[in-house]
Amino acid sequence: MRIDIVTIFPEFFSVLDVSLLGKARQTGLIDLGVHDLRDSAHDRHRTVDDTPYGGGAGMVMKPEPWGEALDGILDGAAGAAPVILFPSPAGEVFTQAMAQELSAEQHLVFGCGRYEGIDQRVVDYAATRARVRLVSMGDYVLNGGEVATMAMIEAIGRLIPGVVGNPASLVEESHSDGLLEYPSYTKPAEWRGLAVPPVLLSGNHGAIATWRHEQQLERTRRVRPDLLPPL
Ligand code: 6GU
Repeated sequence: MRIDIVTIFPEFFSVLDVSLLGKARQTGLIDLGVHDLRDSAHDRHRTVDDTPYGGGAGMVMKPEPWGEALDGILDGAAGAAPVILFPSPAGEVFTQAMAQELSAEQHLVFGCGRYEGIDQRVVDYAATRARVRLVSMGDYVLNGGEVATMAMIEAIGRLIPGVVGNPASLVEESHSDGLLEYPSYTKPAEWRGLAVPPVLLSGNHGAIATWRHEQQLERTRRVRPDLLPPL
């Protein structure tokens, strides 16, 4: 998968050199390009923002640098139209289902806004050249799209076949079946007076599967009832 990121903080993404995703880049499963938006701003101060039309607090990202940066990526793109993702608290909420869907794409572009957002015409223009989605991490506010982009790349990247060594580990995790995951234990069987639930030591695989499913349901009812179908 090819991933391009447009940002005014390219150094933010140096952590993508390490861990599972760093390895996926080394082996060629993920091809990453990080682009400094200021390289597409040609005034002396490399300005990327300006005051909002209509007034109001804060600054808006100017369209011209974004147009040039996106054109540079899209003009060079081979194959099908990429998906352009703009992280935004005004977007649809990012989910595991969305991560699954996006992990099958050939080319993703992340446009990281800062300040009060990007001039809307950038999004409208991008939609004439690619499939565009505004995506939110949830109901809270971040300073910009960089951390959200990092979270999405990790969620999507680990679903690309070959990135996670043991694909079975993707099956029994939170959200893969619509429920939260069950609690896990390892040795020793007793630690600081706390025992591992005896069923897990029983060797009875049917009983273990039943217990784990009950734990998933109990946890989900308690902390995320919104995930359960209405009664
Ligand atoms: Cl994607 N961006 C920003 N700036 N804030 C957010 C968000 C994204 N998701 C939740 N809050």
